[in-house]
Amino acid sequence: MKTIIIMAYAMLCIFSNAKAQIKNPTTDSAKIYGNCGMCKTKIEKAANQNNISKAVWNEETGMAVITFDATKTSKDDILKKIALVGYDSDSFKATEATYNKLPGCCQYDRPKTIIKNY
Ligand SMILES: [Cu+2]
Repeated sequence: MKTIIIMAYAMLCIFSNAKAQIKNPTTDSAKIYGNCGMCKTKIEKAANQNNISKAVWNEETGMAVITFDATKTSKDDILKKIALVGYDSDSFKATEATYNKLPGCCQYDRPKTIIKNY
């Protein structure tokens, strides 16, 4: 019985790894402004596209490690998606309205300079 459980668990691990597989992965990092664990969840959810892109954001440093399939998306595309849910990066700025809708705890200090505005 134990063996079956271990085998089932191993298969589940293999399956979930295969699901998260990004082809031709490119890895880059970006500064994304945010405060807390809730920000982390939202930032990572916005960046996540099955088999295409994902991000891991560090709450302490504000740095995100972005992994993506460069034939399907780009770092800018991902940062735009993150801006659409309310988070500024050094490349894109969230709109005032989207930022204002963030819960109080998530209203981070906005950066003064944004290199690329769109
Ligand atoms: Cu937050």
